[in-house]
Amino acid sequence: MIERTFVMIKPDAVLRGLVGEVISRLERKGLKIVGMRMIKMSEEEASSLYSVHKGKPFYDELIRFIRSAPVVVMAIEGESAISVVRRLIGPTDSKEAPPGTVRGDFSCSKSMNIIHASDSLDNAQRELSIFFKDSEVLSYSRLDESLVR
Ligand code: 3AN
Repeated sequence: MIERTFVMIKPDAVLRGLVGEVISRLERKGLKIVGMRMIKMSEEEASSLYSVHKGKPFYDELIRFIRSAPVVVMAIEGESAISVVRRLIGPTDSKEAPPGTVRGDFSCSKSMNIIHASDSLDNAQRELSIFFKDSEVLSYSRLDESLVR
């Protein structure tokens, strides 16, 4: 099933010049970027994105970190995109992330872990709606779509 998911390149990756590397991995996998913007996240957007973590010991630091520098927010579409992207980025704790995954190749940290991606259809819809209006998500076909479907 074609799914749409929310992906964010985090401040650590932006400041390390890894934006192109991360986007390139998504594109080469065959995923389609249907929305993309670089933003400095507002307090409201940050607390909405991370509402499930409110009250946890790392929450304040997480909000400070995510607002410390620009992030790149993306709407990504593809076959089983939610699980495909989660496998491509690796587990939350980058120390445990296998080589070949984004976190496994570029981070040793659990908090500064390069990238975020939605973990379920419900969360994808909720997270996308924080950052994208319907009109900001575009519709087009990749040239390879007819080959991979
Ligand atoms: P993921 O981004 O892999 O879905 P979540 O949603 O459990 O992970 O956590 C959201 C973000 O909160 C993580 N990307 C990470 O930056 C931070 N985080 C989660 N758990 C911890 C922790 N135990 N210590 C520090 N930061 C954490």
